[in-house]
Amino acid sequence: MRAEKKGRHISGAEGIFTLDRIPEVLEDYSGKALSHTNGTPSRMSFVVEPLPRRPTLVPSLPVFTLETANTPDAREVAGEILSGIGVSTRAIEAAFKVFAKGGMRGAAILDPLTGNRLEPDKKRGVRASMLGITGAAEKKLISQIEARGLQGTRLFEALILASKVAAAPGILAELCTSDNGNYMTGYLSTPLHGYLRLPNLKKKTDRGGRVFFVSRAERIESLIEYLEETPVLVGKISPVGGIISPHETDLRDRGKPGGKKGVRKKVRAGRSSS
Ligand code: PML
Repeated sequence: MRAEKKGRHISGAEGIFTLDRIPEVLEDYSGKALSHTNGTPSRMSFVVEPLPRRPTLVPSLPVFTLETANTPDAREVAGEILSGIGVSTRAIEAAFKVFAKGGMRGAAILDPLTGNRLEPDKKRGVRASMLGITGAAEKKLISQIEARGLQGTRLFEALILASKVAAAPGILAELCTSDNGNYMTGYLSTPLHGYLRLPNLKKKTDRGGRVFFVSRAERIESLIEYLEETPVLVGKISPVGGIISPHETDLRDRGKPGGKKGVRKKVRAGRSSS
């Protein structure tokens, strides 16, 4: 589904479904387009098409929510994690500029050192498409999200997308804030850290967006082919965890006694989650 207002993207959604679910999904998607806080669309498009090939199965990323006090704090934590995997300050700032400007249908692909945009169509970006979840995995994920008392649909959809993206060749990280004006929680996901929810990542003045940081050695054409055209289903669910602090973010370190490889070893006093 794609909804736009006077030529500008305002909302979108997609999934992989069995034929019998199509009427229900179309109803759901038109409701989503018509109730978006970005306004009533002047044009809505729905495309239903068969998959070009059998989907590849990937596991969902493990989910955690990071303790952050406010937007500067959330951005600092995201920056510390990103710089730990080789993303430069310049590239991180380029990501925040993408969020401020917003209005893109897809994601920006950023060089991790220069922050330069690498995708051919800078106005549209690259849209992670052809993604969904198996019926059994869907039930399990919904019950885990509910058990954590988290807001369902937004996390559910973003996690499926982030899990496909994290399995892409050459992806270092994804950083995302919502295009919904009232939704301030964003996420940072990486194959090494999982899906880290960051309350307050979005600034009030941001329009929202999504960026992929990609290894310099990666061929952009094959990455775009994977993101846009390779069907991927989440078939296995990793745990949906609770609130963690920034020094607990490295998955390689989980369960190892005494090991804490995450960022910010000296945690400031008086931090609170929100
Ligand atoms: C979106 O609105 O599509 C992006 C959602 C980002 C955060 C989802 C979450 O709550 O984990």
